Amino acid sequence: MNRDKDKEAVDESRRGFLRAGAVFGSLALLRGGAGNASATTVRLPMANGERPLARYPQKRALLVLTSRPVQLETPMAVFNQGVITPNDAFFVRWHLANVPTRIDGHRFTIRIHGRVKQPLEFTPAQLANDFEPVELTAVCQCSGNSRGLFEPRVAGGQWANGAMGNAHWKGVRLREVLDKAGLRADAVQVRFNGAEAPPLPQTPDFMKSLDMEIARSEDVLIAYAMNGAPLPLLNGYPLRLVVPGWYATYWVKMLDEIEVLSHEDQNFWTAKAYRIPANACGCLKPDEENVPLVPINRMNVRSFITNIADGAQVPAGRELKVRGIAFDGGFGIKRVLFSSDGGRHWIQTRLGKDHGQYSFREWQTHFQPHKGRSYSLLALAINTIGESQRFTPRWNPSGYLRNVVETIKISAV
Ligand SMILES: Nc1nc2c(c(=O)[nH]1)N[C@H]1C(S)=C(S)[C@@H](COP(=O)(O)O)O[C@H]1N2
Ligand SMILES: [Mo]
Repeated sequence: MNRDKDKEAVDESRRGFLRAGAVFGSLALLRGGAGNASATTVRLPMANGERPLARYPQKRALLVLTSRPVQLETPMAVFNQGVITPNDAFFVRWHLANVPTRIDGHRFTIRIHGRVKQPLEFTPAQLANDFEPVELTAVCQCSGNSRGLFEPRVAGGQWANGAMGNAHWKGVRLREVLDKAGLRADAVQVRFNGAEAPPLPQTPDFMKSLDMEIARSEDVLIAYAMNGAPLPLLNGYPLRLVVPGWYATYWVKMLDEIEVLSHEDQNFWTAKAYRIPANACGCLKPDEENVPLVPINRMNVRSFITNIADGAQVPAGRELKVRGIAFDGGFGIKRVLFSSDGGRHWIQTRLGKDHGQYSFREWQTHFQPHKGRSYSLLALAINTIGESQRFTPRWNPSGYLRNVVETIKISAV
């Protein structure tokens, strides 16, 4: 078939879409490395928690964890400003330093091949044109979110709680794209690869795989829009996989290759990395060895107080509003409880608008602090299948799955 001609025709009809892409797809400034000079630094609640704040292209000032690869953390205050995390505040995590700094949305293609009847290739515009658009709101959270709070400390990106964000995604169902290519009878997994290449030949290319059953589920999308705009380049422009309820490691960015496999993926990033202890807790003791591991998957339930910082002094003698967010792995939040006395007494909070079971759920409550007293503020979320947060932190060597009830200590003056 005359592919170029076909492409041209579709591209022409989608020029508006593509022009937006061309504008949004360039990161010329990134070549310099560490972004603009930092205005200031922020101290996260951990040893060595000092982070520069810096602006990267298409981003407001965020906490810089590393600059090669780019890893940026969202300040907690952002989560208090609305249930949706704005694109320019959304955290950034790449594994490899060679992130393309320029993507031409006009030329970009995603290729579907492997154990399919008909290998296919689409531009983002063709995807948007040829398949039914699907929209949903979902939390994207790094498996290692909050890793820096592990005790004893573990190796890996030392995130506080800001390696997460909640966005409204628009795209097409992966299932429909797979069906168009036609799965062969021996297809068992689907592997996703992004446009970045490893900096060294020995470095395994970042790829992630999903079992067919998960890949074919209703809500797994190839997204071309985030909060009504093209994705920021650092968040995977022009296409990324969205696996609602699952940890972000599976949400492959700059997605340009989908390979259907007839066997379990042996690539490092799926076969060796991102594994959790195969027990109900996903934890082990620091000196425990030879624990069987399984791939990380669905997120657990978490909540955060977003309007009061740890160590804050608050005015005594009047009502203090307490608000925050909660989310889980896709069952939806049933309720959020609040305690001002370190967990001895709990009250029910009021939940905000329901944006669907994969979204942040806002909650709020209030209490009256008394002069000269100290308070330990706790939020505890419970999902619709009765799962709740833990009271003791779990430990595993990769720093995954933290969902302990967090404590905010304040005093009233
Ligand atoms: N192509 C590509 N996609 C990727 C990654 C990557 O390194 N390369 N990292 C994954 C991990 S571990 C996380 S936490 C999320 C981060 O998504 P964000 O940068 O949009 O916040 O992207 C995922 N998708
Ligand atoms: Mo991650």
